[in-house]
Amino acid sequence: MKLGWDIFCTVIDNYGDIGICWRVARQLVREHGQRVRLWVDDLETFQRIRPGIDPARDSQTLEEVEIRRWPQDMPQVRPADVVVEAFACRAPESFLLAMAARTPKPVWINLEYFSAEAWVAESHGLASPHPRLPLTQYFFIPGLGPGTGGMLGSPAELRALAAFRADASARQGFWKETGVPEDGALKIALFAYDNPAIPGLIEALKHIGRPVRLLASEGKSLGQVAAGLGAAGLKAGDSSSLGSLTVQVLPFMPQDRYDRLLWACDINFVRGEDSFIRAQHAGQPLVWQAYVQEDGAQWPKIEAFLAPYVEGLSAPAEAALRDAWQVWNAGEARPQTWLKWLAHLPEYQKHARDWAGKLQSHPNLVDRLVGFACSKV
Ligand code: TRH
Repeated sequence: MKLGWDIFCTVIDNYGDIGICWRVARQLVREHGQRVRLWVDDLETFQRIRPGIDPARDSQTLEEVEIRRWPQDMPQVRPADVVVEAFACRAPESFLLAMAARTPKPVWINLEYFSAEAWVAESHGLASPHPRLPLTQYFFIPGLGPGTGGMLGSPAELRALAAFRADASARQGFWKETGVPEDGALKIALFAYDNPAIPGLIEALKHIGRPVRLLASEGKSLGQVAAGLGAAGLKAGDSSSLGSLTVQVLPFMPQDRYDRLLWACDINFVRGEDSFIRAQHAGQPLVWQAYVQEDGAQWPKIEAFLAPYVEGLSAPAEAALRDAWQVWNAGEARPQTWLKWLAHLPEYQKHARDWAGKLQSHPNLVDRLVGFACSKV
């Protein structure tokens, strides 16, 4: 069924919200033939992950997605068949009134953050009537397992990943474009928040007895990377070596290229939600820095993910992995933890491939979203 979609996205303080909305929008168009209008309140941030965006324009179409600036004064438009408010953002009152006046009423969805916690299966799909207007919103919650909203990933992404893996010249081309020499060093992608655990990781990486290239993404973590190197500061393009460790700072890159970075590196340090899910599909050992929430709500999320993730690891590898994720998320500088973790790298490599394989049998978020919307129109 070909439906029209209005997706509302506010950019809070990072890239994950728009990063996810952009993937969902493209996938709806490309893989399901849907019509999508994406409302975004911060086109400058959007432009960083998708450089073709012109922040000066109120309306533009890219990759067949209609992109609209979400202004303070919302223009009068007819709501589409499906209205998605992403990550607890709220469509303007005037738009809700137009939704209430529309026949038939749009399917109204609150797209939530991913979590592997058990409550997701209980709350996914629940209806929440509007207190005044004749509208009902449905919670759509991504998660692991059959009763959830599934995980963001697409068959096209997996095909592109498989093709990239199989094509040495594509990988060489990628490293060349990114300005990273192919010198046989262990390549580690680092995308993190400001994290006091980083100097401990850098200390450990100096002592693992093989060349290492730490590819740090420009942004919040650079202060701690500089501290670990004993440098005054770092900026995109800088490179610094300490013995067999080289730290290279990568400029923020378009999202499609960042995906390739995760596919091409041997180890991925990721954060938030979108890079975390991409790193799981990439099938390489990963370490996740969860977005810090009030009252430490990120800790049960980490535990809920680790419970299925560590299944099948040997006891020492599981203990080292749990310790590493704990230290990373608590922000503790502990080089010994990383040396123990790195000692299990071959086991983690196989395990990460197996996990990526298992994910293919999990429900896919956009398939689920389309199925859900079609069942409610
Ligand atoms: O930027 P994030 O920290 O986003 C977070 C999370 O979504 C979190 O759940 C949310 O509450 C908070 O924002 C407000 O990390 P995340 O989710 O990994 O999103 C980063 C996006 O940026 C992702 O789509 C990948 C993209 N990206 C690039 O396009 N280029 C880059 O160079 C890098 C490093 C990332």
